[in-house]
Amino acid sequence: MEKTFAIIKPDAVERRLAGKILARIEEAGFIVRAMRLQHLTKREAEGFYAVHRERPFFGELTTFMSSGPCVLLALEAPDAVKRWRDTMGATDPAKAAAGTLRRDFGESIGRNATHGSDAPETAAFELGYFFRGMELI
Ligand code: 3AN
Repeated sequence: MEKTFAIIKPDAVERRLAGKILARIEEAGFIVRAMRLQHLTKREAEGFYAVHRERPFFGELTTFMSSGPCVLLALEAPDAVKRWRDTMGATDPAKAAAGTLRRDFGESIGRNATHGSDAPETAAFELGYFFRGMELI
């Protein structure tokens, strides 16, 4: 079993899609191991996305991610990192495959409904950024 870190982003929570997305997560075979609703501060979003600091969309991204509450999740499954990336689909909803979450619920490349760690090492950092060890037992 492997764990990955996921976010139901503020655009999806605002449109009351969190329940639908959680149902899809469970239908896809993931176990929800930890979950919290949290409205990130701009500083917390900047810390989370620090690897993207030099990207032109960093300001837009962190303003959006701190614009409203999101659902923070630790998901478990065999090969969870890759499986969750596949379940979400491509970053740009317009390019995401049919049946993926971003295709079905994303509005644009920024407001794309969900986040997922892109590698096991990233998942370890991201899970540790938001959850205490005791929450992930
Ligand atoms: P992914 O989340 O699929 O790994 P990345 O790592 O390329 O995608 O981008 C990180 C986040 O930044 C994405 N979740 C996406 O919402 C946002 N993003 C990527 N490209 C843009 C863009 N051109 N404009 C606004 N936001 C973007």
